[in-house]
Amino acid sequence: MSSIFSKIIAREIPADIVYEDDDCLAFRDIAPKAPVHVLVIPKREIVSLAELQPEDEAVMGRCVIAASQIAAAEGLSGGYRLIVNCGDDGGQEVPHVHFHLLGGRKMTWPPG
Ligand code: D5M
Repeated sequence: MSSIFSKIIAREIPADIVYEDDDCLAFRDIAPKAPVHVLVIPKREIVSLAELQPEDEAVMGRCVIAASQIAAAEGLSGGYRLIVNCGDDGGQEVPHVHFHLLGGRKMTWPPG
């Protein structure tokens, strides 16, 4: 299923891209919930965590490592949060799996 994130990957709509490699893309969230709010996505169209297949292992790992590198580049030395919303109950709105990298403020727990 294509989503708005596929259009960002294809450069059909603009985004503030902060990182790209062969497998992953990262760009700033359009409605940031923290001073740093970056979305890290696989370029492969994967709807959600619930649809992951064994062959997605490497690309998902690559996205997590990319998030760690972006966090360092963004100066988040005090820590940060990396989360994935999955499905309706998880609060997922865009049907293309994405990691939210949130930082630059103290996070609270549990999330709402
Ligand atoms: O999070 C989906 C996230 O995607 C939400 O934080 C807004 C963000 N979003 C939606 N459209 C765009 C564009 N065009 N650029 C950047 N960020 C965008 P979810 O976990 O699915 O609720």
